[in-house]
Amino acid sequence: MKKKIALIFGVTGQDGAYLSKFLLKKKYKVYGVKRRSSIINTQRVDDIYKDINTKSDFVLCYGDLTDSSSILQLVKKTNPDEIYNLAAQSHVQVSFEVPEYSADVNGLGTLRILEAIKNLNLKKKIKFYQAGTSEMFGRTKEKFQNEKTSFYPASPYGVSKNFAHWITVNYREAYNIYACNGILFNHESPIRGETFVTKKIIQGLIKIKNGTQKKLFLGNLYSKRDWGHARDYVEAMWKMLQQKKPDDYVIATGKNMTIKEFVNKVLKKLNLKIRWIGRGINEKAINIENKNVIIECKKRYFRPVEVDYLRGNANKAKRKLKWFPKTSIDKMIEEMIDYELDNSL
Ligand code: NAP
Ligand code: F7E
Repeated sequence: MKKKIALIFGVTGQDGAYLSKFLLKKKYKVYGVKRRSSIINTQRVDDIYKDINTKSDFVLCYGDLTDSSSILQLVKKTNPDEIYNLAAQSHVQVSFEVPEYSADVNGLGTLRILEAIKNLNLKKKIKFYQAGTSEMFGRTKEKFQNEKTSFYPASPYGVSKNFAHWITVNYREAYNIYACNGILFNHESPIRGETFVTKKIIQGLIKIKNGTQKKLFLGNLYSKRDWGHARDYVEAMWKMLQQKKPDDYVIATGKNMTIKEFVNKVLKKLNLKIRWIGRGINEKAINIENKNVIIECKKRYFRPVEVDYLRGNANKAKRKLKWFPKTSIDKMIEEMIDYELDNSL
């Protein structure tokens, strides 16, 4: 039987790596798009090359979402059954510093892929997945957010993803393209980028325990996030593209907690005993054993405007895709800690 072909934009990222492995297990041929960088940054997918069973079905190509000619050539050359757009300037705080670039990559980049699908008009009906985000709900007042909740993005990142969401809906309706928006809530893993808060907390506290770092500096400790595991979430992306009709789905665990509660969980698992003192920017954690201040808040990690509360309702995905989150937050933290300990020796 002929292998299905997947083209993944953003293959070097957290989700790109998990999705590649997932699709290779399903016997796909995977083309991954990486952009040129001054040093090699394929660490997250290097093990695929080393694996004799997968390396011949995994091909990396150069491309960039800001360059429509590269996108057009890639779609033409690879002739994919499915395209996954996971590429993005994905850091919310950074998007305040590079708003135009974030809008270009995340918003117009999505349009460029859709235009390539539309204009190439290949014999195959390509299926397209767009990596949407709970950041589109932003400053919502809804207790649970689902597909019907209004968007109220609160960063250039969130606004750029709003454009990507609606242009995907628009091309589906206008040109009958099979295109789905996944509206994914935060998902983490051992290979999460180091500047996202879960990885930063786990890495920082392990270094403090080992004596190689003195303090961990954080921003807002009171925003709430609904955290799941990236491994579970890439399965939902694939399931969306296996349905008869294209549609949009929220993917979430339905549980949330504050950053401070997440920190407390990690501290407990590392057996670090602390006491919280102070309020607001002056809030700190003191190590009970040696009285050292090990966590402090710093203004630079606060955002110009915060998304205070996110908690998803994934009932539609559960019902229609038979998708369920498999990994609890405790299991995920343990996995992230174990990975860090193995790699910090
Ligand atoms: P990530 O680790 O930051 O990966 C982003 C990927 O996009 C990387 O491969 C990056 O390449 C690539 N990229 C950035 N700019 C590009 C450009 N101009 N052209 C081509 N590729 C470019 O993000 P992730 O956590 O895997 O998330 C995957 C997608 O889901 C993103 O679109 C993100 O916005 C979205 N999302 C993530 C979450 C989450 O909690 N993780 C939740 C909802 C939605 P480099 O390696 O070269 O930087
Ligand atoms: O922040 C607070 C921060 O950067 C989470 C991306 O994958 O998920 C991610 O976006 C919360 C925020 O993720 C620090 O203010 C406190 O309230 O880990 P984060 P994010 O902004 O939720 C969504 C769904 C995406 O789509 C994005 O691509 O933690 N926070 N102190 C901090 N955040 C960071 N990064 N660093 C701190 O020191």
